[in-house]
Amino acid sequence: MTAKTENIVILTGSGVSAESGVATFRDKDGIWAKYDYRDVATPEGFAANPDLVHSFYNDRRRKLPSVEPNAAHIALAELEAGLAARGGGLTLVTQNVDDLHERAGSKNILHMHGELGKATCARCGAVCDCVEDLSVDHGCSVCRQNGGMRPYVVWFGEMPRFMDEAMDAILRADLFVSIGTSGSVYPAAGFAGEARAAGVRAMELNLEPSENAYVFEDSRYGPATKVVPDWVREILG
Ligand code: BV8
Repeated sequence: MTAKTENIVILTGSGVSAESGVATFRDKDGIWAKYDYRDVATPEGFAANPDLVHSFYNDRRRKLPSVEPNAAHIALAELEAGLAARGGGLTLVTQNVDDLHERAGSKNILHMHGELGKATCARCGAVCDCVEDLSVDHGCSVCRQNGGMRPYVVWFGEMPRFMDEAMDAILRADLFVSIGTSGSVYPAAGFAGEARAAGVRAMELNLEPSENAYVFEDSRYGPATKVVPDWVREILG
């Protein structure tokens, strides 16, 4: 009799939002096929050409209101509610900067790579909601200085957010599940190995085997809108 799965940590990547029409990064028509990540997702790229970086994120931010959560996002929100109803818990760590998990009803979300719907001031550190286009002329609503606003996202070479909270949740979990990520960006891609080293079962739900598929004891392959709801139904019985 396997122990009931009560405390789960889930890591999601862009594959969970793909069927909502949000571009992934490394698929053949993905974002990194159109942009060099060094130009648009590094502090050096932003320093060299802030207009290009603002335009890259403005385009993605503008598209957000026109996309909707899909069955995978909704199933994960139902899983969180179902586990809570029986005394368990779900921590949703996402690499995604979209707000589709929130809009599907998930509550306990850790945006480790930041959020497209927020901006931060390099001058004073303030973080604020941002629904409009950003530019180098944007003023900070807190310190009133211009020229310091940037997207509230974690670029390559920057420390991801909520690392302690994510690791604490993983070490306390019964199960770690990676969904819709290629397993190519660290330290997120290292979470599965950390879970296994701590004796926590690790599972992958993805369109196809990820770069770190060998780490997982169990896997289900197929579109997230099919494999995620099926798996959630199994867990919630
Ligand atoms: C850091 C910005 C250190 C926001 C992003 C070892 C340890 C630590 C770091 C490193 C290391 N080795 C190298 C590094 C450096 C680097 C790194 O990992 N480089 C890689 C390229 C080798 N990591 C970093 O720089 C990180 N920071 O390490 O800081 C530090 C220490 C001290 C002090 C200061 C700093 C920061 C990484 C964050 C970078 N920011 N994004 C944005 O613009 O969105 S990364 C970017 O990649 C996104 O966040 C994205 O989420 C993430 C991962 O990509 P995926 O989500 O997995 O997307 P991908 O397209 O790759 O894959 C999609 C998957 O979905 C595929 O498998 C596909 O099959 C599947 N799929 C597609 N359709 C479907 C589907 N699945 C299901 N259903 C479908 N329908």
